[in-house]
Amino acid sequence: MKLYYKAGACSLAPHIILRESGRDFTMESVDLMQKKLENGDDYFAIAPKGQIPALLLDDNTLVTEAVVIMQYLADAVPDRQLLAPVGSINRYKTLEWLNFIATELHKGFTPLFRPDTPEDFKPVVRGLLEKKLQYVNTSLEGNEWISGQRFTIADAYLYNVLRWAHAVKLQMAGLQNIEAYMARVAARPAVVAALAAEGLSAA
Ligand SMILES: N[C@@H](CCC(=O)N[C@@H](CS)C(=O)NCC(=O)O)C(=O)O
Repeated sequence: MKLYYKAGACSLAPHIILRESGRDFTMESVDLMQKKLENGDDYFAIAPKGQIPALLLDDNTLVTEAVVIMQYLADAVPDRQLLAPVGSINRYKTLEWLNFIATELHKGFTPLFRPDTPEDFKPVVRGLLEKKLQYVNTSLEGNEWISGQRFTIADAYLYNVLRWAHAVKLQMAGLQNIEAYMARVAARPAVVAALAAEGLSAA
């Protein structure tokens, strides 16, 4: 398997899950501005959406969309318990968080990363995200992980976007549950290894 990624971007979550799954994989970074691979090849020829993450399977099937790549990986190694089995309510609680992280958090950050976002719109975007982080902080009260008793694929994704909250310096004073949670996730060997492989420090 090969993961197409960009350091620190939303490919970090499936990257962490690849390492949590214990399976062999390779990685190739993508220049998202130029849509080129390291050797200059056209990334659109591999992934027509031009986005990362994308996971190329050994049979040449391309799997895209972070939450789908992570479900695919987790379901392939059920013994690792990265996602509860079909039919278990725990699975749907994890999927609920994945959807929230993808649609309310991940895509909520996008305007802050785009060079063409009007400056006067950015405070609105930041305010919306800060409200959602309050909800995340409350949800973590008394909980080690975001969806139940175990680390799941939702934790990899939540950690990924919480790093961006630090990077763009959202107002996070008093969100102690988030800070403790991030330290907990960052201490996992798979996360340490993923950050090192992407040249990132723990945030
Ligand atoms: N719906 C996709 C979105 C992935 C996405 O937004 N990727 C960003 C990096 S975090 C990207 O590739 N941006 C470049 C672009 O959209 O052209 C998913 O959830 O995997």
